[in-house]
Amino acid sequence: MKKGNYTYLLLLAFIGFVACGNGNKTASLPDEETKDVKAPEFNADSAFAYVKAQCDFGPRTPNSQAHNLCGNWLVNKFKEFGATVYEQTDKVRAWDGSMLDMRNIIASYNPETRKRVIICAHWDSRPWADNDPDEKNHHTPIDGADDGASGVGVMIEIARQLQMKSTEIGIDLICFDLEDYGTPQWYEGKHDENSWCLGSQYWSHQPHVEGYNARFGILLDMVGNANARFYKEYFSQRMAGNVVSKVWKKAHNSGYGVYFPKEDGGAITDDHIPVNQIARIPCIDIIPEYENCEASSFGPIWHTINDNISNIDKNTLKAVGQVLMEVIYNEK
Ligand code: AHN
Ligand code: ZN
Repeated sequence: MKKGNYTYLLLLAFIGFVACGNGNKTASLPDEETKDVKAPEFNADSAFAYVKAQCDFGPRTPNSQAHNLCGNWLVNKFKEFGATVYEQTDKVRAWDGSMLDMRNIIASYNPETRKRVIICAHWDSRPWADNDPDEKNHHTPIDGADDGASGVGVMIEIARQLQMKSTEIGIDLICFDLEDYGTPQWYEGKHDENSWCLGSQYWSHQPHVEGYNARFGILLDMVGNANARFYKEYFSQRMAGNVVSKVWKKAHNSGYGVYFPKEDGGAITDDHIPVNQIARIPCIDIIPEYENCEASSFGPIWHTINDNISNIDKNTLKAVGQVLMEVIYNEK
């Protein structure tokens, strides 16, 4: 082949390479082939210890000593890990007319930047095991190892990681209070959806800093049971579809796809609803659903006295924690 033709071929090959480089941008590639950085390793043993520490206070039911002491512990833990901690306290009226001492706890990293992402979970535990198979337990408070403590445990481990290595953006870890004081099944009067999520409703009307905004939020609810499967929750897809895509894609690209089926889930009333509808911040819910469970679509231990530390699985904490790490360390 003459020299001129050879140059022409090289030029063609170069154009082809550039074209492919552009065309592949939206394709789903394993992380080694994208520009994404690998996040630090989320430590599930440490997250588990933080879940257990919360449970060791006893049920964190509103107006109880355990609730108060655990709240103090959370504030100190986040301060120990270098966060700027905000507290939001007030008295809030519940479905039964009782006045509850609310305490939302917010741990902020890089508080000066406007580029922010929220990770949130509720930290109170339910005063009634109203879904327990044994009726005599229906007025017994639950430990809420999964329902409450699991999400907060993951958030505390992320706080520890953030102290060691900062993200480019700002992170707000929000512990919502009074999520689980919703009207119990045994109450024969009116059931109001607004009886749930009192702390997140309050925060959404009145965020901890004036003019607060964030790119998006990720709510963690019951992220600690073995074999949990996180389907794409209905309101999350409708109100924050691009965040669902981002998180599920990361899960599949980082080896945790089995926990995050790319399938539609049900519609769930949870703390992400007020964040979306009142604060107007797109927020998704990572929450497990069980297809063939008669006791509840949230699984057999939901709102029973068995929601304790013995049913927490480090593998699930790791899957959720690592996926969150991959997401936040790649936000620019
Ligand atoms: C309802 O049961 C209406 N929503 C589920 C929210 C929840 C309760 N998450 C944990 N506990
Ligand atoms: Zn609950």
